[in-house]
Amino acid sequence: MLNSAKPPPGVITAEPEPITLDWPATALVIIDMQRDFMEPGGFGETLGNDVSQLARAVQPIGAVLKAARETGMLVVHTREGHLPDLSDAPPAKVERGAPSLRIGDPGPMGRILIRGEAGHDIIPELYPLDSEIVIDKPGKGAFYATELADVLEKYGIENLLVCGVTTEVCVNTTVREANDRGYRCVVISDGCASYFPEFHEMGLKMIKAQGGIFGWVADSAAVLEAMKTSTTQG
Ligand code: TIU
Repeated sequence: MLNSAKPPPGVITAEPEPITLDWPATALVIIDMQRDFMEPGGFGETLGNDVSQLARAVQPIGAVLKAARETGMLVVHTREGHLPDLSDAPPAKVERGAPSLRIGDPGPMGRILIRGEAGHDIIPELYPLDSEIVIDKPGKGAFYATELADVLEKYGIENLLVCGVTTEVCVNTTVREANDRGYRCVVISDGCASYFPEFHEMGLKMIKAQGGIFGWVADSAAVLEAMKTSTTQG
């Protein structure tokens, strides 16, 4: 936790300030923990990245996911990817840069970043239960061209615990989208990771700076402590 003093029951020790969440109105949103980003041979590696940088987020996410399942919290998993005919993949994205393989090309885990392929799926350690929501998204933000806003409204969600990969890309984009839509976002610092450690640090700082311009940042231990000690948990 960010400091060693025990917070009052139900309070998340966070930056820029502690926050108390109405748990029944809170969802856990796990961003893009897919083999395409986490494992060799996927989209992340084709872009030239060291995918081993992301492994550190798996255990903290697993711990919060376990607690969320035990308490009945709404769990939402997202996956970035495209339809097999690439009709939802803008040429400006497909043609970008000089990757070793482009979106849609055949790779060791199937076609790169294509829905239904092995690489597009979520890693086994964090695999969704049948009862959990999986949002397929064509962009970096989880709200763009998806049903996420409707799902959250249906369940009366006002607050999001956000984690996943990568910190400065899909996590930050989603938090910014969510913030503009009125959600309180608490980003789980050790439950996020980037191919670039310095971008991870800055990505978190950008969220919590200026009084929490996009949201709050807390580590998984602080979130788990608040979930455990809360008296309002259903
Ligand atoms: N490349 C990179 O850092 N991220 C992405 O392309 N997508 C997500 O962050 N999920």
